Amino acid sequence: MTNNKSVLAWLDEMKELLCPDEVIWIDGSKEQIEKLRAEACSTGELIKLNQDLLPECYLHRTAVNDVARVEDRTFICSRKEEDAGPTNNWKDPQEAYKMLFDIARGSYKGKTMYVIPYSMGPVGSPLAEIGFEVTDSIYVVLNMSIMTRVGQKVVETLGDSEDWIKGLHSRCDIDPEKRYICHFPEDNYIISVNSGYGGNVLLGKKCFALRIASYLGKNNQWMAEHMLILGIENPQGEIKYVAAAFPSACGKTNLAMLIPPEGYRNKGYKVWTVGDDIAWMRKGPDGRLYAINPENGFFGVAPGTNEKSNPNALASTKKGTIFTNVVLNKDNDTVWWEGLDKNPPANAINWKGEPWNGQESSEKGAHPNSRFTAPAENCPCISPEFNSTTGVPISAIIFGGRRAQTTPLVYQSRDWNNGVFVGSIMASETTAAATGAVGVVRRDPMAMLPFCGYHMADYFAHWIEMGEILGDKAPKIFNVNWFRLDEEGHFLWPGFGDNFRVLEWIINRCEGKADAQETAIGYVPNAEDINLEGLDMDIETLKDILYVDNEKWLKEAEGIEEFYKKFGDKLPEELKNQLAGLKERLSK
Ligand code: GTP
Ligand code: SPV
Ligand code: MN
Repeated sequence: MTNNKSVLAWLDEMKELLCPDEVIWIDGSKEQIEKLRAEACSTGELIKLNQDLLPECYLHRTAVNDVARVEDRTFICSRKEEDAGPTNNWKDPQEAYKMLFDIARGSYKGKTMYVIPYSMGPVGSPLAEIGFEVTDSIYVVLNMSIMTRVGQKVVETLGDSEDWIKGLHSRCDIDPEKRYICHFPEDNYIISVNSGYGGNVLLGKKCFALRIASYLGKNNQWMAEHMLILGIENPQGEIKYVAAAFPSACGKTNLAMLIPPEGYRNKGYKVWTVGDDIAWMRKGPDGRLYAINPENGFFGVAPGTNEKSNPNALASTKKGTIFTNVVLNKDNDTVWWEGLDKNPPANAINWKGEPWNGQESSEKGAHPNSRFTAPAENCPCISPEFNSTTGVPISAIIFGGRRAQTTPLVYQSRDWNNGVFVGSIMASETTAAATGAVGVVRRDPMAMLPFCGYHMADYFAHWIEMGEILGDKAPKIFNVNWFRLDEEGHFLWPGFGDNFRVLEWIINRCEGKADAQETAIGYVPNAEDINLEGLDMDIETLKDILYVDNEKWLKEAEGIEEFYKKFGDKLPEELKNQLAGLKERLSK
């Protein structure tokens, strides 16, 4: 399959370590995929769904102890502990290699080793990077074949180059006590053992495209971010692109695929999806910041996805999709999850594989972090620039999280460095996307807390450096919060498609077409400048969720100060000054 010496040498090592019975290269052909699907169905790893209603779609269930990313078992194995920083778990690389190789040794006995050559980004794009993942899981092969560009064309593009990322995945015994997701940024190496869940095992995604790539980006003046990318087309046909970072399960896929409210659609506004989870960005020839989506599919949260909230995501799942940990409707071999519709199937199997009656059961049928893996090409609003090798120019960067209180619907930072500060102080309620407590507010800078592959303070410094590199061509930076609650716990902002009303203000600000009020935290819209036409919402409620409460923000500033202490002397001076400036403006 290749003459690349570095690849062949590593594969020899892998064979010797893992002892597979057989080695199969993934060539990217339809025939091979079909064969693997059939094999997975024969062993029960996949369940074939109704091929008339859901052609080429399959269901998979993970082990019940293996349903989300495991942040407490995820490690950055840099040579110096200091380089992993206070927000990452660290292991000494030599000890980690030994431990992981001991766990994985012989684990492919009686099995096949699949070799997946994959490209993050369009094959051959100057912004793309190549990886090889070995795995013993057909589920991983099939998911990687949707989420990335795989096969022989990748091998040919790599040629003799040694510039590629190693990825070893072994399911071993799915033992949660021996589950480790380890990254060796100085060696371009990722090792994942004892898991079969998406974010832990699709090594191109969070492990490579964020943890390893963030480190590559720092050293080479580019950025790897947990961001969606979307294009907003106005009635004149001009398209402006924005990138937005929200923590896991906080609305990236939904915003990336949003359908503008009717009034806007009638005028000719459209939204185009470039990416829903990850953005790689660097300065382009004209000095602006350009972004590509390194992925080729969507690994989206199923619960809550429906015809009203996200019809484009739902449409994307109608063909060639793998569903993980959702409900199987036994009557017609289709799938269901909470929030799909109000008709849960009575004759069904829940995510654990048990009989389940959705009409009567008080238990959830789908896991809260159940997912679909859908090809990007299925998405009705996929951007014509999706496969662009140069990427799209970014006008605005948007940060956001789940905050019941304090953070207003939207505000603009004062400038780039103030925007870096805004990103660095992001906080959000935790979700089911990672194991652990749900609904606890935690600091999650730039939505990268679980994904930054090096010291977070150096990451902040890199952001500041990127501002210097981009100068006055840098995108404007904003913060949004769709999740403000009233006293009874209802959302105050309708969200979803109506978020377009906020995007409109953001684009207008970028073009100098909208006014704003200066507050202690940044620029907030005049309520009149957010279009409420067609919405059952009064302007007083809007004013409430735009209001910046200095008392609450003073408390927030204390929390930020506490959080910043973690970084000690490494925290960039600029961010210390930003915090001091905020405190001063708040107490005026
Ligand atoms: P990851 O794939 O984990 O990175 O998640 P994500 O950021 O892509 O989140 P996603 O768009 O899948 O949304 C997660 C949950 O948030 C779903 O249950 C959505 O229904 C809900 N959600 C998304 N957008 C909004 C919104 O504007 N308002 C409200 N109230 N909920 C939203
Ligand atoms: C996330 O948790 O942010 C995801 C899903 O996008 S996973 O691939 O599991 O990381
Ligand atoms: Mn994500």
